[in-house]
Amino acid sequence: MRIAFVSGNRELLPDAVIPLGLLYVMAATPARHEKVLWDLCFEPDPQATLAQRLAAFQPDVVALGMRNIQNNDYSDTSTNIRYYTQLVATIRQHSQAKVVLGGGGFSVMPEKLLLHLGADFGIAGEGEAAFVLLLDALEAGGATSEIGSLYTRQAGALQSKVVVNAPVLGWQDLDQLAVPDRSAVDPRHYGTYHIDSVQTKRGCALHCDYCTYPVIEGRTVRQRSPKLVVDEMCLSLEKRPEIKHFFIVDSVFNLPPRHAKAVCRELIARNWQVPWTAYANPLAFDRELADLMVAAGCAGIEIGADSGVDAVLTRMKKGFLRKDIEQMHQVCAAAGLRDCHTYILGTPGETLDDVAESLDFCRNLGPFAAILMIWLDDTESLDPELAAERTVFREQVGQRVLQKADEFPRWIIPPLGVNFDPRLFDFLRALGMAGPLWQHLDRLSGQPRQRTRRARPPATS
Ligand code: B12
Repeated sequence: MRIAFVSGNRELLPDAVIPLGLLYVMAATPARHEKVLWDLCFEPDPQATLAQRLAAFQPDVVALGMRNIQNNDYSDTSTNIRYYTQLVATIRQHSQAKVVLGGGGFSVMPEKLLLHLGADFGIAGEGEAAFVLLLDALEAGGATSEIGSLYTRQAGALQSKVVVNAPVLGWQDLDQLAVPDRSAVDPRHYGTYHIDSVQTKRGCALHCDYCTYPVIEGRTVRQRSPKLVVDEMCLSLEKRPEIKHFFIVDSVFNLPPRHAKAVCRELIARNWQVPWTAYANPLAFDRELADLMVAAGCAGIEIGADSGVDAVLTRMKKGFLRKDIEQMHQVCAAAGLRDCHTYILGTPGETLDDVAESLDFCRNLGPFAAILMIWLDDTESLDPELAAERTVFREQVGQRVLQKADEFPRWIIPPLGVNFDPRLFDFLRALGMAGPLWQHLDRLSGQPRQRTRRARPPATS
């Protein structure tokens, strides 16, 4: 069959990212199929480009990757959902292909999105196994009822419905997966952003109550062999010397710590020199790991602190408290590891005083940098009642954050445009800097503060 893998993601902030998930699915798809990758990230007119390519290639199947539905400042999902709806309409208009949806954005609400977008199938979570089984079934005209996590839209005269297959529980050995073929990646990713992405494991065993990561990756942690991870990084770098930074995309790099340490030791043994960044968590983060990370080239870690209020952390089921965030900051400072704390303000049940307390906590702690987000429920754009209920409070949170925005120089506040502006990113790249913006904030002293003040935080629609 002729299969077009389409990456719809066009988000350029904080950096453009290669479509790693779609590349994994593409690599798993047997070579007997004719496969192409169309990345719409940098196309000036994505609908027209897609239409043109569809007309020329006439695929049997379009695998449409939806990485994000939220935008970069977590203020809106409706714009992306409208854009993907239009992409599906373009596919329908210019081909007879079956449309299969997947990706992190799709997986956070698969049933709603499949109905809303009007595609044929969707696969929630890891796509490799299910997508290949679906192709086999489509080719042979066979049944799809046994394909785990497959969502099938059945069009009705008045209303469509979705048939949902339960996930198939099983162990996916990540070392057996085909390694993503980066030669298919649009060279503008590496030429302009200089960042590559790599995954060392999948699955997150934590129980943070708002988090969608387990829906995407499952709760069972499965690790790749450190040797294979570093082989992949070395090969990528050898072929693309323009790469200046790697992002380890694991939900939490330091859990389990033994695996994180093994990856660091492998990097050290191979004399790895390119800086990298990863997500980390205060649980089980010790000095030995911090030292190993520094020695292995880690340029900084992003810590999901989420709140500076113990009651809120407890309600979110984070499994750690303020004292653990403080301790982690001390460990990082002692090891010389730059730490960027991310906070999600205004989560359900939080008060405006809680928001202020989190900001005070962060300012007093003084991490290298911190990113402040305002909570937005993914489902709001498809649920007007929920949106109406949440929007007023979100605006109040935005005002509270705005009042304090000047209290800490290295706060990045995307929904308010504080230290988060495309011009700032372009400026840093022009100076030859790569990797997350927050790692360069100290070099900006003396530069005008990049701020686009908005009258109030944007609403959902
Ligand atoms: C690492 C990460 C980042 C890093 C990326 C660094 C880099 N260089 O890659 C940074 C910090 C930059 C980042 C930024 C953003 N991110 Co982010 N990120 C992640 C994270 C933790 C991992 C993504 C990843 O690469 N996974 C590894 C790959 C292999 O997995 P995957 O993409 O999920 O693909 C698998 C399946 O989804 C499926 N699949 C994928 N595509 C397809 C297509 C088809 C057809 C099929 C069938 C299956 C399929 O199969 C794949 C292999 O098993 C996820 C959360 C998570 N745990 O998944 C969030 C996540 C993807 N991010 C998210 C968001 C919103 C963003 C931002 C828009 C906002 C922000 N400020 O954070 C920006 C956008 C950046 C951009 N340019 O797109 C959301 C997206 C969902 C949503 N609600 O919209 C997620 C899910 C987190 C969340 N909040 O729930 N992110």
